[in-house]
Amino acid sequence: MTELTSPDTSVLLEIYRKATLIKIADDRFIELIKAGQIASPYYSPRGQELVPSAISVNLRADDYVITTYRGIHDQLAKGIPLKPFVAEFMGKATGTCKGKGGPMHITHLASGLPVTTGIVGSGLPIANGLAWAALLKKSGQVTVVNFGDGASNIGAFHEALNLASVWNLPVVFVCQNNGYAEHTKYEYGTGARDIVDRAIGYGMHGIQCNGNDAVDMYCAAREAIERARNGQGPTLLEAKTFRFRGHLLGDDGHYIAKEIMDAAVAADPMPAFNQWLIAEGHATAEQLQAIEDENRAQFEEAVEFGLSSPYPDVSELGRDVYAEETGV
Ligand SMILES: Cc1ncc(C[n+]2csc(CCOP(=O)(O)OP(=O)(O)O)c2C)c(N)n1
Ligand SMILES: [Mg+2]
Repeated sequence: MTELTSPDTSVLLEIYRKATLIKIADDRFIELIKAGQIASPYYSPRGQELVPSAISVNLRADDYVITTYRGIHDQLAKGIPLKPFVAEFMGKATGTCKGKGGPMHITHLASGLPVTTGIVGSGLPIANGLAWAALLKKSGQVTVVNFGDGASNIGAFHEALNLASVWNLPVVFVCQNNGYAEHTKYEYGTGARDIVDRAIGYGMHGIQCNGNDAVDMYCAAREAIERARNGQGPTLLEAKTFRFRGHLLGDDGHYIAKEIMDAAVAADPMPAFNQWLIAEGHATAEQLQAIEDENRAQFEEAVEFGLSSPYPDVSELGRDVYAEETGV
């Protein structure tokens, strides 16, 4: 918990807008995959919507966000344009990476999304590089790197936190702790009681928050991002959350105890946030419905765009690979 006060109504509704867009995208991608219109593995972020939504409202457009294969929530929250985003997910030539990244490697530098990686933990040292570059350029940019609880057991996590602390880098290390790494429960793979405790070992500021609570997530993110921006260095921010749809699409969740799943469903952050906004007088049910309807219409336009776009030509295979072809 942090001491900052709650965001105002406009910020809360922006968090809601982003979170509902993520939920709509997630539902729709699953429908399209099941209908055979997209051929792809899929790692759903359902349940983790509020984490990046409440982080991103604290970020500048030119700040960086790094994410993983389970990353569409982070990308949408940062503001990636919908049409080329969906096209990239579908592997189409009109995508942000000309269809060559695909669903697990969606990047869009113009939106501050330079790296999405499928290698667990590999984003953290890259975040340090981006943050170091920002210091050298005196650009004031902050880098947020997202990863899971499992990733906090990888060597790269520990090396990156140590170096970020030594160099006082403007990085926020966001551990989206959903309680599972693939099909392994937290307790079976992680020695620390809380991941945030690992910050102490590196002399780093640590914050733990409820990633399923928009206000708590917002306040924690704001504190960490302001510290990075003001030269106070990196933060390890542990956001406690839950993933409802398993490790990847097709996962039957047999390894999750029924009581755990039932409790998580009862505390689903999306309906809870909707009801809280209404109860606190931030919006009416009709206003929230209108936000959702608008998101759905915009996402559907992007789906149409993606479906009607061509796949990249085979001549693209060797392009954007070698320095001489990119002019670097
Ligand atoms: C270096 C490496 N080791 C193993 C894998 C296989 N793998 C993919 S996802 C995953 C679990 C990661 O769990 P966590 O960090 O908690 O992230 P989550 O999927 O829960 O978001 C593993 C082991 C990988 N992609 N990279
Ligand atoms: Mg996890």
